[in-house]
Amino acid sequence: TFDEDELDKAINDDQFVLYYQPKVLLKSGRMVSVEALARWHHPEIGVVNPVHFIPMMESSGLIAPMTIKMIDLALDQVRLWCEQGRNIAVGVNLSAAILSNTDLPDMLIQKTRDLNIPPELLTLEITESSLIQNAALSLETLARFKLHGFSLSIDDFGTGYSSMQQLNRIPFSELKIDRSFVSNACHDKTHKAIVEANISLAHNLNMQTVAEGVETVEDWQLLHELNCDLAQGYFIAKPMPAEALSQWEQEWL
Ligand code: G
Ligand code: G
Ligand code: NA
Ligand code: MN
Repeated sequence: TFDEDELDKAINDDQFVLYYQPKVLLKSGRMVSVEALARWHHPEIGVVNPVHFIPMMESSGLIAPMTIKMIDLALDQVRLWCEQGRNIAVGVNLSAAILSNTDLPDMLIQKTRDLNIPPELLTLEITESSLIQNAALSLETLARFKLHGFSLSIDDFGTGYSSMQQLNRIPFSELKIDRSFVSNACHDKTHKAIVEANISLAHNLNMQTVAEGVETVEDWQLLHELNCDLAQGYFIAKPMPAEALSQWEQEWL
């Protein structure tokens, strides 16, 4: 494990980078968005996954400066894609702790204006469980994000027990079905029913659905039959540096 000083120094030394995992349309296979996932390029250890540093950042408060750095990297990448004539939306993960920062929406609108990026190309991914931790403040921050035109995505859906009423109050444009349901749907009737119910719920609330953890061609076919909109997972691509995406796209399509 790493201590706070080490992580603080690594943030300031720009040792954290983003990997990108494609989200593709089940109808056409086309990549329309990506999820940005933090990786630590540790000078001695090599590539370190978020499970080893995000929890410590959340408990120490470092998650705020970290998130701002990651959003800056993600927006630079979106800008680059825009210059290449591609509108690819990027999803950034927001921890519960950061949702009490009511200045964040204004800060992000300033950043997207400076870079001349349409705000809908920034998707804020918030887990269902983090919504419940801080309902009142989260609601205010999320409403501001939406007002500014950013896209909101509810992540790991099905694991957090949010009420239908809460879902309806927050203007999410995307619902990500947790991979624990997706990976079992092919072999288990209950999980399949849950996936189906999530898709129908989302569509009735005008949200797009993303299946997470799509690992096999059978998963893909079932989700296609169930009318899911987008798929993400190892069957399509692992998270990778931005430079690797165009090579992947050529092989995939
Ligand atoms: O990439 P990987 O599967 O190892 O990610 C593990 C977890 O870390 C995921 O649940 C993801 O939501 C979280 N995570 C990855 N990058 C970030 C980030 O930039 N900020 C926050 N808050 N969480 C992240
Ligand atoms: O919590 P969140 O859903 O943001 O986490 C995304 C994490 O899931 C990333 O760390 C990513 O590496 C991992 N992941 C992405 N696709 C798959 C998959 O198909 N199978 C599994 N087991 N993990 C995946
Ligand atoms: Na996520
Ligand atoms: Mn998720």
